[in-house]
Amino acid sequence: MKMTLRWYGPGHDSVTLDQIRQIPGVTGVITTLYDIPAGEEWPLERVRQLKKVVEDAGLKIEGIESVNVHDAIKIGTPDRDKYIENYIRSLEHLGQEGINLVCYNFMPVFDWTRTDLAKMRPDGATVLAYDQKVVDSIDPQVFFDQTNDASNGFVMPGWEPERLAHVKELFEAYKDVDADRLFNNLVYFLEAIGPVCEKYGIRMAIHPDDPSWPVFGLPRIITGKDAILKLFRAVDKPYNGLTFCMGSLGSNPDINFPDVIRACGDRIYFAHVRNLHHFAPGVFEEAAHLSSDGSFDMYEAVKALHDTGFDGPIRPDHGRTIWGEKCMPGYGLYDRALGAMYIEGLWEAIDKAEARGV
Ligand code: DNO
Repeated sequence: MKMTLRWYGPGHDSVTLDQIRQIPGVTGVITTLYDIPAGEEWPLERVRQLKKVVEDAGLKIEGIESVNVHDAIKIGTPDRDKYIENYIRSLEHLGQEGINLVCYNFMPVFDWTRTDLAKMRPDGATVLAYDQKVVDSIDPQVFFDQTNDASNGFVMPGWEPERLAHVKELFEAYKDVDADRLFNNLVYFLEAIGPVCEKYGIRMAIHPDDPSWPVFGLPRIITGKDAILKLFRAVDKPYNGLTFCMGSLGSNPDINFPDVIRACGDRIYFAHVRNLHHFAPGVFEEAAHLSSDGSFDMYEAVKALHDTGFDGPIRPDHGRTIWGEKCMPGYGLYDRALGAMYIEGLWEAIDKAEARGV
């Protein structure tokens, strides 16, 4: 595996590349062109510049998170092909620069959803948290405004103000899109981008829905093992793969991570490793990466990745906000650096135990 950190790019992140480089074992970043709205083409020159900035800092771009998919493609409107063409050109430019891992999601309107961006824990750390009761009792526009206000002045991934200024129109546009239609639109999209992916060896790693059930009445289709395998069967090509995200899949407290990892096998191209603390179904908060701080057995998940020969990028995911850091919720330096070290420690121990036949 390759240890990486997510980095939002110059001007969009409180964390610098120089800081990332000093985290032991971290050799690359997962990044994006954060200012380019979903649906627009990524110019080759911008991709080159981004690559240069990262490489000048002694790191490598191990993947893009995300090249976002325009709502027209998810909804399946008549103009979707125009946006797919732009997506294809963006992939072409990434491929030309040797960047061949792309994380994306197919969630309607909102990307990941949390109801509290700074829930205080007893030790003073703050974490992202989710409570279904809040989602059930709030208007989506109000929810968006609240989330935006709580983001410490950062634009959070999937919560771009320009797009979400039109929440009502977006909901209206999705009103006839049920889970089947959304799934078919995903298949249409994946088939259309197939040739460019195959030409450049690009691996498309879909991000699971977070949380893994419909929110605000919008359908969700990448919710667990069966849904992922259904997608693999529908477009049965190596470029159609998965971002194995523990926080998203693990919003379902019954998830069995080793089982998902073994079932998806070599179609897992990217891993987001993190821990959640579940209180009740639909009520959880994000914990430190350490197993004992949350509900997940992190050793078993990392071991399953190791055992299936996973060799793609891993990144620690949402961290707690600790030590007075001012950062985008979930994306500070300190706790993610601790997370990276912990995952690397697990990996080394598993590696050595296996080599010694223990
Ligand atoms: C949340 C992230 C997601 C993820 C996208 C991928 O912090 O895991 O925003 O990047 O869903 O497109």
